Amino acid sequence: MRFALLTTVVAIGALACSKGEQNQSQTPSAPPAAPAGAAAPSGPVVEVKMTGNGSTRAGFEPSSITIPAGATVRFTNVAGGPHNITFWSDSVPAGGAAALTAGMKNTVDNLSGPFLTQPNETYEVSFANAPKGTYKGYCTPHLTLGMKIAIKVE
Ligand SMILES: [Cu+2]
Repeated sequence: MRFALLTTVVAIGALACSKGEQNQSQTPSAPPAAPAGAAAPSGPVVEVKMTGNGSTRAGFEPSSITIPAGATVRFTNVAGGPHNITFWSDSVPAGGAAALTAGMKNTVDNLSGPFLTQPNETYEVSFANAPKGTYKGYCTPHLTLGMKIAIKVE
């Protein structure tokens, strides 16, 4: 009786052990999670400068760009700020607004990025999952000065 019980325990132990080894070999260890807020752009990065004197002239340089699908556009406040990037929601291709909403952090309004006040401050817009087409945007404080940009995703 005692011997039988011991045998059973050993058998269960061996079963559990081999099952554990199977699990280990079949389940690859999960990659470490990326730290929140530190996610680097996954695609190519295209630079755009925000320039001007803030009173009589202001603009994006370049004011017309073509980017590959999935790219990130990095806006840099070079001079004449505060600047921001706002997209005309009716200018973007179908499905583009949702993609931009996902790709724009800290928005101050619909499809409207935060105001860059510090020299060389940057703001990135991810075009991940953005449909091909032309996205037209402007700088809210300087729209009257013609600070506009056209971003073509192809
Ligand atoms: Cu501006």
